Amino acid sequence: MTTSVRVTASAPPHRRPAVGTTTLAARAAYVLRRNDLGTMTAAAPRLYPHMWSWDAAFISVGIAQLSVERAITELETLLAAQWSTGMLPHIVFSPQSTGYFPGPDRWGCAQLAGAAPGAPETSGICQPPVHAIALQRIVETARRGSAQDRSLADDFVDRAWAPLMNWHRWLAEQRDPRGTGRLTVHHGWESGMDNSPRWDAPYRGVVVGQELPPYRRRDTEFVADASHRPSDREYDRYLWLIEEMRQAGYDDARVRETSSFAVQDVLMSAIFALACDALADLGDERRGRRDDIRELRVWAERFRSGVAASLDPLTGLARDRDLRTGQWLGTQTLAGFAPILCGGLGQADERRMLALFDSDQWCGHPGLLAAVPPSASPAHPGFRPREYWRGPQWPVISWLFSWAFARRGWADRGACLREESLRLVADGTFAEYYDPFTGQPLGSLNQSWTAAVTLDWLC
Ligand code: 2M8
Repeated sequence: MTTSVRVTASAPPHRRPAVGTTTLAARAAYVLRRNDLGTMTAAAPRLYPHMWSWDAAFISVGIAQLSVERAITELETLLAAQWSTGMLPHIVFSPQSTGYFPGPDRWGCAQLAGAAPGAPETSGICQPPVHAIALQRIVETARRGSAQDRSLADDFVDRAWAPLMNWHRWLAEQRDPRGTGRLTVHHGWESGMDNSPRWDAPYRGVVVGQELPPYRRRDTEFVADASHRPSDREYDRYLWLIEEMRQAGYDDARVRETSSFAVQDVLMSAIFALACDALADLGDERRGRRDDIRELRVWAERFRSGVAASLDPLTGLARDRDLRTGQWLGTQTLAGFAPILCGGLGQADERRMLALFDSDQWCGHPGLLAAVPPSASPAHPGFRPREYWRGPQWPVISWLFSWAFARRGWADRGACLREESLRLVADGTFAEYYDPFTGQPLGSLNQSWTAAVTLDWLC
């Protein structure tokens, strides 16, 4: 990978000096233990005091380095909150925590959705399906450990199999009923990249109704600079979409018909293809799963093709698609690199995409402190280095890319992302996201998934 990385001799302003790897690992472990609520880990101590679906998966990968048993408990807590439809909800609320908005009352799932569990309380949308990827990583970690760890992990694969199959089937059937090979999201939160420029155009089509009940945001109370978070206008739309889903009783078919936000998410689709293969690989190692494995491989192929088919020949990036307008959405965000995660492009297109990934428009931008993908292109006029999903670097996303690159046989690329990311997180703050130019830690500090992926990289 050819990149021009700036190695700074001393810490830039707003950045603590780097700590050694042993200290960094010890601090990461401490963060995970401190955020542990018993059977779930808070995504972050104050800003996100509950369990988030894709956070829980990444967190379990890090916890496995400390205790395979506790990592399994993390995923079990999430699976226990599964809806009868198969959906894994994006938040599992901890009864011990308050202070997050929108909380269970605003979602009203236990009251309005027949498919939601009565307890624990959950939100009514989903997040990217990284869970089978996490499971595969936990099994790998367990295999390097004791005989007891190995047997715990093997037993858990058997227990988790049916819930994960149901989750994948729900995604394939309810979020891609026409078999396009791309999953539809009905809320920017489902993508995990809440205010990414990817969603600007679809959100412009969301008209907030007069009957939106009043609310008070809590997120802006817990960050140093509220302007880094989504705006109030954006929040109105986020809340309005929940209102629409409440009116649809969280019924999948009615949500598909009535939600004013329906966008095929190319990154989530690539993650799904990867996760189907990861689960199928785990199944290959055991007996009696032939039909499921066949189904998983078919889904993996369908979504790889759907992702590849979204390629914009002009920019060389993959695109989301707004189903309400029929428009392809050609934004300059890291989701455009979805096909190099899951494969499926022809050789020439893939080579071109990798060259773009390394170029000065992305990881090779000369101003970057660490050569890892920012959430939006630093060469693009809409780039905002401190605004949440509009520019900052997210270590957890770099972990996903490094894991996928290693899986695709690009060991050097995987290792390079790991090295560069470790340089970014070496300040030991475990920030939610970082300013790509200065490395300033932003959002929540002691964010669990940042600590978790750091631990996995270091062990
Ligand atoms: C952020 O999303 C939540 C809503 O789900 C929020 O801003 O309140 C996103 O970064 C999301 O990807 C993440 O899972 C969540 C918890 O870390 O925070």
